[in-house]
Amino acid sequence: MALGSNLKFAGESPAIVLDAAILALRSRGFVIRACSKYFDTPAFPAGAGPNFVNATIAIETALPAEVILAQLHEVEAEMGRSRTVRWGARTLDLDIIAVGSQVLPDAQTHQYWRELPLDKQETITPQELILPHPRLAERAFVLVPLMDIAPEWRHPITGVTIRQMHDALSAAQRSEVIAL
Ligand code: PH2
Ligand code: MG
Ligand code: MG
Repeated sequence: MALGSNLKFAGESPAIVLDAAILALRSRGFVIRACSKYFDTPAFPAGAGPNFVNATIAIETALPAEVILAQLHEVEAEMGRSRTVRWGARTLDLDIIAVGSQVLPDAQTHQYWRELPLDKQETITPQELILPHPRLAERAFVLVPLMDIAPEWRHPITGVTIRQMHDALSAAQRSEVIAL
């Protein structure tokens, strides 16, 4: 799971908001198996707002992905998130990156979203949960934190590990993601 924040909530800085989100997940019964370092990252797309604090965690749960997602949305709402502008600034964003080796909704739909050109990504959004996260391989702010907790996890469709995706980023992309 990926966590991100680039706005204060209730006067608290993004790193404190992430701490609170992790506590909120624990109190909802999620067992947190691993937590990455926190990283300072430039907002994507470039110039979209203040830098983010990003992290990733590994959780253990028997819940189905859709139920996990509903819980994450509740925690986001508790921490002041209002869903207005896509890719806009937010107090808290919790994203499921993957649930084991599950592919949702199916391999063909997954390929469509994975290969969607950037101009279309700005205008069309999937209405259903797509797992693994379709933009995973492109996002240094997710891959660098994932190197802390799951470097050997392998993508169920592409067969590529987190380490391989991370190493395929440019040095410039990796160097923008700075451990706090
Ligand atoms: N999340 C986004 C959009 N842009 N940029 C960074 N650096 N980190 C994020 O978590 C992030 C983003 C949409 O969820
Ligand atoms: Mg996100
Ligand atoms: Mg999100």
